[in-house]
Amino acid sequence: RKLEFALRHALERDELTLAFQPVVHAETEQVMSFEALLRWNSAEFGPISPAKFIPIAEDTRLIVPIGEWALRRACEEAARWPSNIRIAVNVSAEQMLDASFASTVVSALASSGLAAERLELEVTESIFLRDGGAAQNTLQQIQSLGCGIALDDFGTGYSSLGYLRNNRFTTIKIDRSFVQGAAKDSPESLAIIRAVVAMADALDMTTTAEGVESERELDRIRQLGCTKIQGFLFGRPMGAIEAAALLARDA
Ligand code: G
Ligand code: G
Ligand code: MN
Ligand code: NA
Repeated sequence: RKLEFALRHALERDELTLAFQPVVHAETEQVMSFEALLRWNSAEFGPISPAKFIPIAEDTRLIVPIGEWALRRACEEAARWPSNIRIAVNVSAEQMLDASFASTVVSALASSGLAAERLELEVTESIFLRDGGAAQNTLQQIQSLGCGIALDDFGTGYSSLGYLRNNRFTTIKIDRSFVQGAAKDSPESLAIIRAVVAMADALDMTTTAEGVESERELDRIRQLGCTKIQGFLFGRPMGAIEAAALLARDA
């Protein structure tokens, strides 16, 4: 309750920031994009983890204005990067089902000057649970602008192959639990990643392995043919200045 009250004021008090985590090409290790991740440093309660405040923001629908702020801030930052570098922004179901979401995306692109092709929106399967038709419709509008759509946390939620048939995702993000399983030679994890990569290839989607922390995990993921890699091994979520410095070094 107290956190909820503080969160209501976090935007106006300028307590929210974005962290940026690099996503690298599996073979070349070149930075391809960053994922924008919200951070909240509350004047009252100190730093609060997103695992704690995002669910509160979703329950109270505060995620709609907070998510819009994150989207605008992410586009603004990415517009300063080299034009081959993309930005991924997480979008909750509450945002996706808000009638004005597509126009918010149009506005964020226009005011930042970021090309639509450089923006990828990350959604989870949960967006389809409440009103699948509405979610699919919004996804189509966003896609027709030229933005990419990633299916986040794949394999952990309510995975349905119907979602993959009915929506043209650009990327499937394979959850860290499978990456960990692969490094432990879990036959199930290996088989599932192999199958997801094959399916993504056939559907003209790319795959990103999430949460790669060790060389062993990297080796396995490479062998399995994932397109891109995200994880602490290549970079933790970092501030905008560090992200720009990383790109300058990489160039
Ligand atoms: O940064 P971290 O891994 O702790 O994030 C925890 C969760 O919060 C993840 O599920 C992530 O998708 C979510 N999250 C982080 N930033 C945003 C955001 O800007 N919008 C939404 N909707 N979710 C976010
Ligand atoms: O749900 P989503 O995939 O958007 O959440 C991304 C979250 O995963 C972020 O909070 C980020 O900090 C976390 N993350 C990114 N890389 C790693 C990693 O290598 N290991 C672990 N444990 N978490 C990671
Ligand atoms: Mn994500
Ligand atoms: Na994820």
